[in-house]
Amino acid sequence: METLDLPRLRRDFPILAERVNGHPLVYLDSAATSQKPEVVIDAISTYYRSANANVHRGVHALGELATEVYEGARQSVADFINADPRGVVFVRNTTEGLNLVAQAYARPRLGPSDRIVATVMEHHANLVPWQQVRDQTGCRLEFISITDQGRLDEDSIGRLLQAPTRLLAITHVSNVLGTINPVRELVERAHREGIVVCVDGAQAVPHMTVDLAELGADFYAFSGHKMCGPTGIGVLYGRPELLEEMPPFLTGGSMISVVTLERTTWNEIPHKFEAGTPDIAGAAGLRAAVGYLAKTGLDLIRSHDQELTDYAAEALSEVPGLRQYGPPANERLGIISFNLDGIHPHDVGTILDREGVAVRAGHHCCQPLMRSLGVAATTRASFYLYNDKDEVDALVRGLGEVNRIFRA
Ligand code: C6P
Repeated sequence: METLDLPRLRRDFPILAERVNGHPLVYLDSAATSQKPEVVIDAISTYYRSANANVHRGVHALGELATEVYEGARQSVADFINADPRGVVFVRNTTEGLNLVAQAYARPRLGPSDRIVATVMEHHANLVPWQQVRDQTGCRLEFISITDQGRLDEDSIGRLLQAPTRLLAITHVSNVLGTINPVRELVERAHREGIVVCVDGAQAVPHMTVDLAELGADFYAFSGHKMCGPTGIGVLYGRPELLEEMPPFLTGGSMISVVTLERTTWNEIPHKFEAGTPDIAGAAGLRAAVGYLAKTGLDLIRSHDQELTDYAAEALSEVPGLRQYGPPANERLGIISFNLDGIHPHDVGTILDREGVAVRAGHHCCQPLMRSLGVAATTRASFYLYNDKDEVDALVRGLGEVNRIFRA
């Protein structure tokens, strides 16, 4: 079976050569943000060195070049997710994309007789915007619960995926449990009931092939910085027919067609949703990132991340007092959340950091999920294409050290 050439691939990421607290860096926090390969760093600096100008404005050569960079990035992202580029809106991040859907799609359409459904495992980014819409429109907001194994509860799906539900907001992959939700099947079920589906793809797009024509989601949001791209740029895909009907989210320059002192008409999609000067350098970086991921191979990346998750789940199960959350490892992608009996996750994270191992500790912006797990916080290790088994071993050694210190 073909596998990633890890020694070569790791050299693409300059930061992996850094030392932290006297140890080689072991970066197991890619679910928070991924590291960046040289090609992405170069694309950003090349843009500023040789193509910097504003887009969609200049009649001059550089303006045209910058526009090509920006619109070329849109086309590359559209190809990467198999979507119509008219549906690809550049936003700052997943959070902004989901807020756009909440305010420009849901808010003008929903009222007291309607319902939005989300799940207990949502990141705050796919929860708080819907609470806002509930408060603004009087609609109801209810949640699909999860089983003890961290899967969506079938009974509550059946109960909630019907009238008066108008919108389902769901994460593709949980940033805490790593659960991969059956989005394609849920979209089919929702559409049969006339329910629009908005997917949070922040933890899915970096790790697996996401084909929007196949998934059929109406809206799908993700962030560049979790998929080897820069911070400050993300994507909201919206079905063009829906985007056409929606009012703008932010208003001002670039998103207009004709402005008089009395009124304004909107630019065509996706520009109607991109007010002001966009993150052109970010788009150049994101284009390089999707190119890098596509060249490396999403299927290889997924099987690599899966293999590491399996290996880590097995190794962590040997650590005394350690409890993992979520479904069996083969149903999770790149993420393991755990607790060490009686030891606060922040203490775990701090001691691991002393050993050069970077993990995340806390509620991971999922406070309702933490409550449903009956914990205040967890420690989370997350893997990506550049991690190897030696790094998992370093994590396990670090946890041995945590146990030694706390249980001495
Ligand atoms: N999760 C984590 O450590 P932004 O911040 O907009 O790029 O992404 C928000 C977001 C939305 N949905 C999911 C499933 C996410 O995981 C995240 C970001 C990071 O888990 C930072 S809190």
